[in-house]
Formats: sequence, structure tokens, C-alpha cells
Amino acid sequence: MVRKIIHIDMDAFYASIEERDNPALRGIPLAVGQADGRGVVTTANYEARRFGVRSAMSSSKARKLCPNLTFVQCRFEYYKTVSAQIHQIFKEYTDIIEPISLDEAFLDVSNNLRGIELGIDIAREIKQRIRNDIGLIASAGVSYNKFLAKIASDYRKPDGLCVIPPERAMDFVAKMPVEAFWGVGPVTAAKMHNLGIYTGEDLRKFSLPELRLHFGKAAKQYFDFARAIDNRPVESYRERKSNGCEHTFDHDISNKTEIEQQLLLLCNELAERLQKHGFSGHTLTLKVRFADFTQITRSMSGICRGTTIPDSSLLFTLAQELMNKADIQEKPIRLLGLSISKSDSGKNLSPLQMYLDL
Ligand code: TTP
Ligand code: MG
Repeated sequence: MVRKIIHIDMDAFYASIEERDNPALRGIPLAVGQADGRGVVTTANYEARRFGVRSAMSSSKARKLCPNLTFVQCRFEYYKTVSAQIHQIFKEYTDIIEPISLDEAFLDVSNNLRGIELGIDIAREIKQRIRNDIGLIASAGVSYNKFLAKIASDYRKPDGLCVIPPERAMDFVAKMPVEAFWGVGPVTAAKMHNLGIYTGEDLRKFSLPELRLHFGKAAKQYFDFARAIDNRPVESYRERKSNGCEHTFDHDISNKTEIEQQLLLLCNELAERLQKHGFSGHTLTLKVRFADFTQITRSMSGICRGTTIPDSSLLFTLAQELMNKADIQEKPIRLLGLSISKSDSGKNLSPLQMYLDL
């Protein structure tokens, strides 16, 4: 079955909330953030963007670009409550909601709670509800995967509603500048430009081995995106109880230095995954599978407080402790795995959700 995925991204989120609450701020260039000293712009309304004012820009630079710029203080706690209200609307349509930030989420509406046939009808309704009930404008993208739904929501911003049906996907992606692709930041974009890759169409000319040569692990993702393929599920974090990774080695390992090296690689990968998913947990588990396929696991709980996401060096220290506990002697190892899980008593929520109170 073709999936129906919606990506919602609120327009100029913080600034629009301030405009909604104070009509005197409407229609004039507005930035949210500290005006003076070392202040930065969190976001600017579209009037200010015409002058080149952007998120993360220093306030002094923003003022140079737009001398009439009005600044208002950021009220982060308040924006969180607005975000939670928006999520209440989403929940009327589906349980499968993946929050990306306060103002952005993916919804899988393939089997939606309202039994609505078309994704575009749901997106239109959600936009309307956000406008009527909350007084804000959202852009929505609809497609059969996350990659395309996100591109679609960005396509006609602000107040956008764009659908990319399967038959248009390849053409759509062909024309996209690579900068718009997921995971392509300025450094990767510059690298692609050096190879003559400016659009999805250019990217498609490269084979997977060629892309691997230049982009390593990320190559498969670029290769797939250039072909409008993205099989990642919409992950509603509430369901996720653990997050981990494992490596099966080309040859069995038993040398202490080699084991440590592999453990470090695993920790780096796990730390990256946890950051990407905004996931934290209380229990770390090491899995060791030996050459003879017997397997042991060693765990430790209470590894970090609250919703702190452990970094690679903390993971490495703990993983080494677990390895010592495992006391594997010189037995050759075929696979190592490392995962973080929620303790039974812990709230089964991602840091983002805890912080959003969703
Ligand atoms: P965005 O969705 O990136 O920006 P936006 O909603 O203001 O504008 P649009 O989607 O119409 O382009 O980010 C959402 C909010 O997150 C934004 O209103 C302010 C905040 N934010 C920061 O605090 N710092 C940043 O660097 C960025 C990009 C956003
Ligand atoms: Mg936004």
C-alpha cells in the first residue's frame, strides 16, 4: 500500500505567535530574540526576511540589514504550550506523529482515525484547524514518504499546501537543488558542486559505488533520495523503547586493542543515533556474540540523569566497563552490539516529547 505522509511546518513560528498576540507587530519587519549585545535572531517574520534577516543571525547584523527591525523577547515556554495545542489537533487524525522540533512534525495518515481517503484533504483540514483554533498559519506537504513530504511542505511556503504524487516524484526530485535534500548541509553541497552535482538529476547520474567513494556511509541515502526513495517510517517516539546498533565483523576479533577500536566505533554510531532521534534512556546493554554463535549480554542501569543524551565518550567509558564485566577472555567475537533502553519505571517519552509535554 502506498503510504500517506504529511509534513507540517509552521510559518515563521515564534514571530507569528508574537504577531497573533500583538496586532501592533503585524505587517512590520519583526525578529524574535535579544536585540542587543550578543543577541541572535531565533526567527524573523517574512517582512524582515525580505531584507535578508534570517534565523541564527546576530542581532547586530540583522539591524544593519534592516534598520527598522523590531525585536521582541523570545518566550520559549509559551511557544511550547502553543506547540502542544497544535499536536492536539494532529492527534485527532493519527497516533503516528513524529515531532521534529516545536513547529515541525511528520504524520503518517495512511490509516487515519477519521477514515479520510486523501492525504491532501487531511492536510487541508489540519491547516484550517490550526488557522481557526490557534490563529496561526502552517505549511503542509503530502507524499508517500518523509523525504518528499518535507520537500513538499517547503515548496510553497508560507501558507503552502503541496502534494507530490508518485507519478510526479522523479521529475520533482530531478529539479531539486541538492541543498534541499535531507542531510545535505553546506559542506556536502560544496562537495557535490565540485563534482558537478547541482540537482537531483545530476545526482542520479552517479552510481552507488561512485557516491560511496565520495560520501561514504551517506551515499546510499543520497542515491535513494535522487530516485525519490525513502523507506524510513514515521516514528512516534512514544513507541520506541530502545535504540541501538550492532556490527558483525568481516573477521572474528579477539585482540584487546581491536575490540576497543570496534567498541569506540559502535559508541560513536550510537551517540549519533541518539542525537538524531532525540532519544535517551537509563540502561545501556552490551551484546557480544562469539564465533561459535553463543551470545552474552551485560547491562547497567541509571547511566544518565533525566533526559540527558549520553555522548560518545561517556558511552565508551561505560561500554568498556561492561566489556570488563563480560570477562570474555580470548574468545573470538563475531558481533558487538550496544543499545540504550528506557528503564521500566521511566516515562516512555523522548526528550523532545518530555520537553514539549506532548
Ligand atoms: P523554522 O521552522 O526553521 O523557522 P520558522 O518556523 O520561523 O520559519 P519557516 O518555517 O516559515 O521558514 O524554525 C521553527 C522555530 O524554531 C522558529 O520560529 C524559531 C526557532 N529557531 C531557532 O530558535 N533558531 C534557529 O536557528 C532556527 C532555524 C529556528
Ligand atoms: Mg517553521
